[in-house]
Amino acid sequence: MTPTDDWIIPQEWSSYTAEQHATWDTLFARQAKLLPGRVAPAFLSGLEFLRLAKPGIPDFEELSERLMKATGWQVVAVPGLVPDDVFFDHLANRRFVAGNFIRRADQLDYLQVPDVFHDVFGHVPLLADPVFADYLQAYGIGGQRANGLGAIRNLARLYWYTVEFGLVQTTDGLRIYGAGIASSHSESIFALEDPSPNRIGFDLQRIMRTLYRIDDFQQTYFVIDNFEALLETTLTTDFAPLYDALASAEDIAVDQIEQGDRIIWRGTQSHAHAA
Ligand code: HBI
Ligand code: FE
Repeated sequence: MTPTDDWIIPQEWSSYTAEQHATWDTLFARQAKLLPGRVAPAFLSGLEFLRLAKPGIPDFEELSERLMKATGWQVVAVPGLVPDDVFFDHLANRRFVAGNFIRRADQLDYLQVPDVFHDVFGHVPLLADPVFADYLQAYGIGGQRANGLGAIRNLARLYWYTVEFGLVQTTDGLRIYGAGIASSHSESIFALEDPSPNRIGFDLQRIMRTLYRIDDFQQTYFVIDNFEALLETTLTTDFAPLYDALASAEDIAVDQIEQGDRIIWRGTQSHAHAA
């Protein structure tokens, strides 16, 4: 891959306006208040280690320097969504791509493209955790393979239901670790407290068959036991035969309960599979 097709752009940290830094601070304060007791302890440790409470939009160079010391990951700026192969190449090489722009101050809860708050506040804290850091790299390597096997559609669901919208079981109860939840004020409450969505134990094959929605809160969340188990499953599974099997399997609807599901909470909006 040549330097011109990696989609990396300068963050141009000095170009942010005072208003843009203030938007970060507002979003940060709101989540920092809400997340203790709701988010995985490793997420809070990451925030602290990376000094993300420092006011203003983080400077990716400074952030990468600290992150590099913890796990060898870097944060690089991109203009928005990048093509799948580019995305996977970065992850496989322990580079996390983050949008360098921030949402408008009058649209704090409206997001069409992942911005710097979602990408950095939501994703980067867990990259300071050695096990989660290895999982995201393994996902990137797996993505490169899935690309060649025509199975990105299936693998993308794993990213969705873990990295973006995952919950984890702890001795103190369910906790958030997915960035899509942790960076959203309303979904941080909904995902843990609302009776309507299902919470189902992690199952790789089940997840890779499950549709997802990008326009509303999730109707099913998958719950991992811990990051070690997630990484272990990912590293020890031979995905190629799974993709073959999945090619002829039916998709599972977002609100569907399947036979064999390890149900932690049956959502009030759930539907049993019509067998
Ligand atoms: N690009 N910047 C950016 N961020 C993402 O999360 C992202 C992407 N490109 C592709 C992608 N995600 C997903 O479609 C892959 O997980 C399949
Ligand atoms: Fe994301």
